Amino acid sequence: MIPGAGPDAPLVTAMRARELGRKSVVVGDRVGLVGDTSGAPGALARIVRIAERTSVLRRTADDDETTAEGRLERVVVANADQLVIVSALADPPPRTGFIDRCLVAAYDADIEPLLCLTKADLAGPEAVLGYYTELELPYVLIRPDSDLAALRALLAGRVSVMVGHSGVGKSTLVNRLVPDAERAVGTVSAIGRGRHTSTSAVALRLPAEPGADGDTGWIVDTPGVRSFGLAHVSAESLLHGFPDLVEATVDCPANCPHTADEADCALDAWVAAGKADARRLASYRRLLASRSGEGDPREPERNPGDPLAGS
Ligand SMILES: Nc1nc2c(ncn2[C@@H]2O[C@H](COP(=O)(O)OP(=O)(O)OP(=O)(O)O)[C@@H](O)[C@H]2O)c(=O)[nH]1
Ligand SMILES: [Mg+2]
Repeated sequence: MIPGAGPDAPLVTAMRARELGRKSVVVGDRVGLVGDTSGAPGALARIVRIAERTSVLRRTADDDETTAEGRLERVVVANADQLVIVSALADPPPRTGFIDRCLVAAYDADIEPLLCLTKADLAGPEAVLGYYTELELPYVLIRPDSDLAALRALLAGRVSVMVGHSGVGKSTLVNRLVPDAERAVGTVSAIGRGRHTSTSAVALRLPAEPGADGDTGWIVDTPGVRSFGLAHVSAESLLHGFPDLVEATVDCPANCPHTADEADCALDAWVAAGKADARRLASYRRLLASRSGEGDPREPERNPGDPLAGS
């Protein structure tokens, strides 16, 4: 994107200049361009500088810290202000463990989360929202015919990145928000998994609303992910994804690992006193366990109580 360029600015095609060395350019980067920036057919500019990033959303390819592949860290997007966690209410079923992982990544990257629950025509949001009662997490409900004004207002003037499993409706929503986006949309197979229709992340400028002025904002559509690996987040930072639990840990012994086998961990008493949902503590501990190589690597994002796949 060209900083300060208005909605009518030409679309410039540019390639990485050799002087950037090994630094890679990711979606959302603000870059310095030289050469032909006219946007005329066949014109090619060069990216000579990447501006300092205000935020970096990362995910690890796999949670296995013991292998090189497991530690492979990917930058999803740079300079995002808002993480739109897209979860379908059915087909595929919601996974609160996945949403919890996205929340950890958002707080870790200092990006504000927004929960976007799609396919509200197929199932109600009560179970998912009930799980997050203590979080004051902003959310929007999306059905095929729903009015998108509330969502547009939350996206205005910011760079928002959508993440979610394949088939939850990210590209469908982007096409509704940006009518000329023409993002390919897939079908969800019988087992409730999408087919990874989108294969790369793309940033699109949101269209101006009639009567509104100022920055309309950007939306980044990303390919569906199976899990949101957090091997790059320290055990201590994991807790920031659980603001409903953080307060309890002031009563923990020094260097408390917060695991279930730590008898003096204050989190158990906090939950027993009804100050947080036991399922949230269980989810946090499941995340801790997955980072140390325990836990179920096949369905790391599933919490007990979430609907079964395909149901
Ligand atoms: N019933 C219903 N179906 C929807 C809704 N939103 C999207 N779909 C359908 O869900 C399927 C998958 O939508 P996509 O937009 O391709 O999903 P995606 O999240 O972009 O998937 P990937 O690109 O694979 O990550 C399509 O068949 C859509 O028509 C909705 O609100 N209700
Ligand atoms: Mg898509």
